[in-house]
Amino acid sequence: MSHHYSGPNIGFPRGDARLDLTDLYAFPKPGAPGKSVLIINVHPSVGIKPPEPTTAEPFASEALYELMIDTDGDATADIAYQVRFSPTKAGSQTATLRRIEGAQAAGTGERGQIIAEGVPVSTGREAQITQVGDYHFFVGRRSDPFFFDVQGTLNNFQFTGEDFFADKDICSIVLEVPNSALGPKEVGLWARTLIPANGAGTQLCSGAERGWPMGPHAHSGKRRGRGLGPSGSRRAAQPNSLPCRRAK
Ligand SMILES: [Ca+2]
Repeated sequence: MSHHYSGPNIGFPRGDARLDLTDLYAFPKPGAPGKSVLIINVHPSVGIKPPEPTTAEPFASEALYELMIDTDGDATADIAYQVRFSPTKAGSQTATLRRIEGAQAAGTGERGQIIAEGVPVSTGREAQITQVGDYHFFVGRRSDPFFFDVQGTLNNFQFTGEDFFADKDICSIVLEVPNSALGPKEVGLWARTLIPANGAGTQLCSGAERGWPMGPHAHSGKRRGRGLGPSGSRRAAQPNSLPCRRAK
C-alpha cells in the first residue's frame, strides 16, 4: 500500500505532514520464518505544494499511530499496535508502544497494554533499535524506499525518468513481531493516524484502505487485496473527518 500526500490538493491531512500515512509494509523477517516485520511510514521530508521541506519534528505528539490487524476475516480489528510520541524535548522525541486485543482493538483513544516506553526516536544515520521480549521496535527517520516520478505525473504524465523520492526521507515505525502474536491464520492489515477532534472524539486523518493476508502464510507468496478497511472504527471516526482523506 502506498499513498504519499493523501490530503486535499496533493497536500497533507490537515496540512500536517506528520499525519500523512505513506506506506504500509508487511513481510516475513529474512532468515527467521517465525517472525514478521510490520512497517508504517509517515511524514515525507519534502512536500509538493509548496515544494519545500516539511516540519523538522518527526511525529505528532497529539496523534495516535495505529496498525490494525483483523485475524478472522470480518474486516474489524482484533489486534492493534498503537504508538504515541512525546512532545519534542531538547530536540528529541520518545515513543510508547501498546498492544490492544479483543473488542478494544477496533476502538479509538489511548488503550491497551504497554509493551515499551521511552523508546528514542532516531533522527540520524544510526538506527536505535529497542528489544522487548520477542519484539524489536524502531521509530525514526530513514531514507524513503518509495519511488515515483512525481513531476512527470503532475505534468500530464509526461514522465521525466527522475525518481522524486531518491533523496527524500520518511519517518518509520517498524515492529518485528513473532508470528504467534498475530494468530494462527491469515490476517488483514491496515494502518491509520488519529487525532482528537475539536476536543471531543477522535478524527481519522490518514488510513490505508486495503489489507492483505500475511503472517504465518506470507511466505507462500500470496498477496491478494481483500478490500479490508478500518471497518467499524473508521465509521465511528468519519463524521468529523472532513479535512482529512483516506489514503487509497
Ligand atoms: Ca476481526
